[in-house]
Order: sequence, then C-alpha cells, then structure tokens
Amino acid sequence: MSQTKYSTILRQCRLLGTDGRSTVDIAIDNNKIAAISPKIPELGEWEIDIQGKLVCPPFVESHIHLDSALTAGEPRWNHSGTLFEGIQIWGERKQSLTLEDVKTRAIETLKQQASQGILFVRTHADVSEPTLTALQGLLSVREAVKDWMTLQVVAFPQDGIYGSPENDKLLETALEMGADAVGGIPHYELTREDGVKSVQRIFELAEKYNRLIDIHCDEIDDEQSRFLEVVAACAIRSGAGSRVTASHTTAFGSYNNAYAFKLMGILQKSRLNFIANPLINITLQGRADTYPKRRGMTRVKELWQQGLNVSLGHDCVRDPWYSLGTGNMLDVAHMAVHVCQMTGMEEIAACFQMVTENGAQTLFLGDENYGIAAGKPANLIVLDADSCYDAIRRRAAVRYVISRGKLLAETVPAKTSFL
Ligand code: 17E
Ligand code: FE2
Repeated sequence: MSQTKYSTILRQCRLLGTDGRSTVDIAIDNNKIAAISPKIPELGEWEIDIQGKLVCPPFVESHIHLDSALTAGEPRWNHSGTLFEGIQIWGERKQSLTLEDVKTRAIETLKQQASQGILFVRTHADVSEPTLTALQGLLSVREAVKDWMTLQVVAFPQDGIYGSPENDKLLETALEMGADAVGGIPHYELTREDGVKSVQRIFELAEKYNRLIDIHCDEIDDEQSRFLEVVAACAIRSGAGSRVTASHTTAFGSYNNAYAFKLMGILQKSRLNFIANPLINITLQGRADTYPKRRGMTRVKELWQQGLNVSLGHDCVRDPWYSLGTGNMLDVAHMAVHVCQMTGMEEIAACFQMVTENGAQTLFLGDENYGIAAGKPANLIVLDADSCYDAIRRRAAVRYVISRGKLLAETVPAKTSFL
C-alpha cells in the first residue's frame, strides 16, 4: 500500500530537453530533491499535478544594480538615454542614500524577482561613495533574504577606481566588509593607462581577498575601447578565468573583424564568463550614431558558438539608466533572441540556458547547488509552458516557485475568453 513518504511530490513534470509526452514525478523532502522517476509510488503530504508543464531550475539574474533599482526619475529623468547621463543622475541621487532607502528598494525588487522565478541574484553595489551606504545596505539584505534567495554582492566603483583619490581604499574596504566579488569600470577611468591599471588592481585584490571578479568592461561603442583583452590576459596569467566575468563588453560589437577574430582566440584560452544585458544596451548604446545605428551588443552568438559561457542580465529595474525593467528573465531572453538574432530553435534554447544554467556557472554556484537532480537543494520553478521555446515566445507565467523545498510564490496565469 502507498504511504506518505515525502513532504511534497510534483506529478507529471516535463523536464528541459525531454521530447514528446514523457514526464517525471519529483519528490521533495528535507529541502532537497529526494527522488525523480517516471512514477513515484509513495505519496507526498502535499502533491501538485503539473500536467506536463515545464519544470526547470530557477532563473539566475547574473547582473543587476539593486542599489539604484526603483529610483527612475529621481531627481530627474535621463533625457539623452546615455550611460553617462545615467551616471550623473545616479551621482545626484546617491547623495541622499540611507540604509533604509537601499534596503527597502532592494528587498522589494528581490521579491518581484523571486515571484518571477529568480532564486539567484548577483547585484552590483556602488562603492565610489564615501559612506559605503549602498554596500552596507546590500550586505544586510544578503543576510535578510538568505532563507529564500541567494544574493551575491559585487563591490563596484561606479566612478572609477582612480577617478578620485579615496576610491581605491573604498574598494578594498568593501572587500574587508564582505563583498563577494570585485568590480571595475576600466572604460570610464580617466585614461587608457588608468583603465589597464584598474584591471590589474582588481585581480590583485581578488587574489588577496579570495573573491570573484565581475568587471563592467568596454560598455561603450568606441571600437578603441579594448580592456577585454586586458581582462583576458590577466585571467590567463592568473588561471582564474572561470571565477572572472566580463560584463556588457558592448564595444566588442564594434571591433573590426580582424581584431575580433584574434581576440576570440585569446578569450577561448581565458575561459572568462560573459554577461550581456540586451534590454538596456539596445537602448543605451548607439546614441552617438545617426544611421546606420549600431545595436551596441557584444557578440553573444559568436561567444556561444565558441563554447564560452555567456549569461544574460536585466541590469536595471527602473533606474537612471533604464526606466523600464520588470525583473522578468524571460523578457531578457526574448530581447536577446531578437537583438542577437538567435532565432534558430537551438539558439532559442541557448538563450534560455543563458538565464538559467549559464548564470549559475557565472555565479560560480557549484554543480551541487544548482539543477534538478536527486540530492540537490529543492530550488525549482514550474512554467506555464510546454518548452523553453514556448516560455520565451509567450514570456510564460511562472506558475510555482519552490525555494529550499517550500512554495515561495504562485502565479495564476491570465485567462482570456474570445467572445
Ligand atoms: N552603471 C554602469 O556603469 N553601467 C550600467 N549599465 C548601469 C550602471 C546600469
Ligand atoms: Fe551594469
């Protein structure tokens, strides 16, 4: 006779990459995935019939600025739509930051993200501000949400490490305070030489404090902005490539093909991770162009074809750089499919991986902490979709979000009747 053995069983789940009608039952116990098989004979205290919908690991938001989230329009709107006006406006807004202000906006954004199936987030915290309020706020949020969300904090010197004399020290203090990763912005330093020096300094600090690296790198349309090669060279020499991420790298979309070809060889040796942010960079870049107007995206398809790890980020949810943003990773993947022209079926599936597994690899979560397999933590989502293609096309609702074995959020998809 069947007996209750597990706390939860999800019946008839369709896993990614499985064809046809085959489904599995997934049992959860003690916050872990306890069993996966076509038919689990035992009962769960709580059971849901998933009815063949897609069950996959949670979305990973590999690049967001939670310190500036939900501040769009404060103190004014970004009229030019450029990165530089955004940095200026944020420079004004950050004068009035308080811990409460940072924490409230960050937690509200994280709840929106979790409700849409994200359970792993890497946020940048601006550390080029003398009180380190953004960093302190986000470190305490990391602690406050840890029972339902994994948050990584990057110490990010928005105004440059050498933009003013105290910034280098502030960056190091941020690491002493517990930031998970070191960031930088070499293309915004005053000179090319300062940019190179900043990358070297980031690697030195990462080694000293044993931290990950995530650099805002070449986020500009200037084809002369070539800090990615410096990051790759440091990664090759230090052997740290898989712990290092180059974010944005939009100038790579403007490099001449001869240079891009040479660079690709160096990148392959480096084993760097890449993050593209298609929603924002399609609006931020190309602003100095007339026509033809560049897309300002890094070479996502080519990096993927070369077997490099690429993930996708939202970057902003209603801030001085991007007043839109919903936190929904399917919006990000949908935009990537368009802007990167990844419309083939395998390419669409790759874009889905870029907001799930590849993000987990970028965050260096470790194989044992992410994915759907017996013995792993029970973090998973149920999409109101039959396949990842269907999910991206319709930006399907996330029906259930299960975090650490517990139901964290539930969405009832909108229903329309044609009369
Ligand atoms: N800061 C920056 O340098 N670049 C961005 N895309 C954002 C903040 C959002
Ligand atoms: Fe960013």
